[in-house]
Amino acid sequence: MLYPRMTEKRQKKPLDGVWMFQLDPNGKGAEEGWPAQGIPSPIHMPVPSSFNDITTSEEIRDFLGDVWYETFTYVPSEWMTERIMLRFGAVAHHAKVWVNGHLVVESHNGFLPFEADVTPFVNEEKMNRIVVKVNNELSWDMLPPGEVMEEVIEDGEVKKTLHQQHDFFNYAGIHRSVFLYTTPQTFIHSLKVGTDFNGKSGRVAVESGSHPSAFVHYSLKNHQGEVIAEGKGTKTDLQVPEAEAWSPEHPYLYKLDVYLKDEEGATLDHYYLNVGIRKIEVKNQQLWLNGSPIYLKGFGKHEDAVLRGKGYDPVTNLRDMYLMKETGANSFRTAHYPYAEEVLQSADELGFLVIDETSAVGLLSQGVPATGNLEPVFSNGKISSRLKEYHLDTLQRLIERDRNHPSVIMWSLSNEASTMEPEAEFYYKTLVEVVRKLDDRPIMNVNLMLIEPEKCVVSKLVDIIGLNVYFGWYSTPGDLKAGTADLRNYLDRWAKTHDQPIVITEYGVDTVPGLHKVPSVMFSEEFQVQFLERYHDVFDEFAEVIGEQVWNFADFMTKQDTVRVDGNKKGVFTRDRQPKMAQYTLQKRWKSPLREGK
Ligand code: GCB
Repeated sequence: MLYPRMTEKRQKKPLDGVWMFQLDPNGKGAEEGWPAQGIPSPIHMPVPSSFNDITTSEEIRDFLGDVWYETFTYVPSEWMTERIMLRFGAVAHHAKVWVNGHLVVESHNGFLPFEADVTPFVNEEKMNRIVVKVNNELSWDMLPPGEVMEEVIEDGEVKKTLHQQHDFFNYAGIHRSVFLYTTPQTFIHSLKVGTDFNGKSGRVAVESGSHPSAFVHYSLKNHQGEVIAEGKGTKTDLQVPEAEAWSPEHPYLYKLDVYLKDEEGATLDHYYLNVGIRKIEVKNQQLWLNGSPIYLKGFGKHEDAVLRGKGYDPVTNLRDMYLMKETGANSFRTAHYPYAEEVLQSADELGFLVIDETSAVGLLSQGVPATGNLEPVFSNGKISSRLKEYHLDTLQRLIERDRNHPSVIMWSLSNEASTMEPEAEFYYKTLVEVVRKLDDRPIMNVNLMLIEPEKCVVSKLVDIIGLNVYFGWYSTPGDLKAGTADLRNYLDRWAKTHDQPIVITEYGVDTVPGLHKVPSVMFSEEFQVQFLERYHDVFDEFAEVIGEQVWNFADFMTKQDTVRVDGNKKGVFTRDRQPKMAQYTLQKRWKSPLREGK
């Protein structure tokens, strides 16, 4: 699904701002006519944002069930000859949308965009009513999986409790921008761009989907606006003899204009994409960018911020990007779900290598902290064929959405699944086959530290192994000597049993900003620094380790729990994006040349 853009032939109008909002604890809104008549007793609610932290109400913060949003808009009369689309960047987790009382689209994926052709339903003269019902309940038929338990309490009231598998607050609402946009009646449906770079020249392979009777023209332009390559047809290769390769240090983007023409050569539709020419490969147990090995330095992140929760906002996004650059990071992982498209656009423009992850987090028997025994989930039917279908659908839609971003260098199938069960092998085999058919980027799967390398049935299927390691924190708490010995031993076992390179996708400790202790203790800033330093020494002993991403970039909100103090405090930055001492430790390491090839 193409990101909405204003072009020579397309218009767009953001519907972001203040919408009306109401809880519907009894789920009666549809019956009572809210889709057509509007919501009866609304309060104000910003869009995009999570609804949880905006008001002072505990009921709203912890609400489970249906909530309703409503807004009004005019549609300009000059749009009436066009195809009019209503598009949501993401709504968590389930949504039903009505325009002037007509149901136009339903979505059951909280982290991917969806849209509807609303041309037949909009009015030219009157205001148009848009109503959205959002539900934030999790189940084992979706990602991330979870369960809502219902219990009747004293006064007959039903109390709902969420059992979630993942370590982040179940924020909900209209989380990303909402757009009305137009396309011409004959339009460019899809675009797929793949690039290659051989040290000097580059190749841009383009494929487009549109009406068969139309003709497609491509024109690739440099920063000066000069056309450097042109092509025609549904599928073509554009050659760039002297290409500027895209990399984190030099995120050079060409502009690809795509024109759809009729037989007389008149332009029917126009769209454009930013294209970074780069080549990414895994060979000789290394990750290669543009013909040289590259070591990933960076963070596992979250979409999480004070007040707005998981709502996208450009302020937090750019602040994060600048902080990561300043720390010397060249990469991040979209833990634990697909991020807003605008985040990937910034990564293309500012230069970050992105591990793009699905929302498959917690396909195992327990939540946090992830220690103890793993009970089966694949072999006992807890992970059903419906969940697998959902996972496959997410993966396909993620690839279709993100494949044209030069910043996206690999796909992460899941975070911390129960991958020692024999039944997991077939499940993941299907996922891998689907990805290989759609795209040639490397595939990663991220492992919990309880996964034993000798018993993991999934790692052999992927190109890069992701490891989340917390020895000295969740195991031997506070004992870094034992922790680093366990880490060394664990990495050694992975290196001996698998041929693929390893990225340390998580390592870190909860740290209360301003808590100082000598000698260090858990939760102090000194302990975070020492933990990172000791871990780095061990990583440097292993040629197989081709990247390190600290958990987490910033402190983030979780559910209330005995192991969390107002959220997870493993951030190198606070939740309001100021540094802890560890930022300096990372900056020193990441901004200086590491050992050869790193
Ligand atoms: C993990 C999870 C991550 C948690 C983290 C922690 O392994 O992947 O979602 O937040 O540990 O801090 O416990």
